[in-house]
Amino acid sequence: MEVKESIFRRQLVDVHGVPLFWSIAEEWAQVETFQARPDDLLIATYPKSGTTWISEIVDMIYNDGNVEQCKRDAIFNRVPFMELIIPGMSNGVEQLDMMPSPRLVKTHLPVQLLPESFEKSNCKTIYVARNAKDVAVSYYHFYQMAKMHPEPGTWAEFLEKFVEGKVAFGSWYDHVKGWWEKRRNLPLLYLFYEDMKEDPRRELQRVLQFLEKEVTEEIVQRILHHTSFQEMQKNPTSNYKMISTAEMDHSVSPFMRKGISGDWKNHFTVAQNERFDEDYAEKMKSSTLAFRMEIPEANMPEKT
Ligand code: PPS
Repeated sequence: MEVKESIFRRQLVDVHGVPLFWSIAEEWAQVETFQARPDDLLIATYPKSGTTWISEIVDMIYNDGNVEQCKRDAIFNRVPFMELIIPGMSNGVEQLDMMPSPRLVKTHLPVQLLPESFEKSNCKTIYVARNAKDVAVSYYHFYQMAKMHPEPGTWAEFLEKFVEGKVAFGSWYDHVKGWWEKRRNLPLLYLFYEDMKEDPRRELQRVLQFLEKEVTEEIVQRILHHTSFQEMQKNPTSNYKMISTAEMDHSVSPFMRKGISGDWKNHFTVAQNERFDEDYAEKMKSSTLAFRMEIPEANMPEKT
């Protein structure tokens, strides 16, 4: 009798040097030939860097701050994940092909794997980057709850894989640097999660300016409130609770976990931190990119 292999917890598969889910690798031709449109907005991130947060912000902007309208569907349907193809469960390419314009498109692809139609269509891109240590911690918890990933092993084992770029979507270092360079040839706004935490209003204004949208102060306040961690955590259309438990098990670790900067301090040992810093300095020395590993408490905004 034929034994059907589970779609979950399978090894990652190399696509042009980048480890991806096996099912994305199998259907890579579909992803590669994805047709971008000039009025698409691409939201590009390394995993766990604030994708859902910026997606909710942009959807609110597109809907003039109408909260009910933004609750029309789950975030993964309002902003489809382009390259995510899981047989019988999701196909971001097909989902987006059927979607009317203007579309919001999510990708975790490193810039060198982006389908060429994006550059040709010259559509706008928002990239959000988050410091590597908090990403590693968030990713470790996500690996445990989101079953498309291989088993993460212990924290020490996962951290090792993260540093070597042997995790889904590859090296964090190459990802943030690659997209940083790309801002020279694309209409691209490069944001930092830490800046969004420190001053969400300032960063929202930058997004509005980039999208050439003007909204009233009342709408600004509504967007800030609706997209705060506390609101998004309890909103079923943004907290990923509408996804099947087979795919994501929130009882293992919730998708909306902590939403803070500096949580890495609760996970890295002194020795891990020293090794990480040494390796980090080497990998990032060629770049002008600068990350903040935490935000001083004094800089944190009042609650909205
Ligand atoms: S994914 O799966 O890659 O699309 O995940 P992503 O949305 O990029 O990242 C999830 C982390 O972002 C945190 N998050 C937020 N932080 C602050 N404010 C808001 N509104 C917000 N929404 C999501 C989420 O909690 C994950 O981080 P951790 O550190 O795990 O809590």
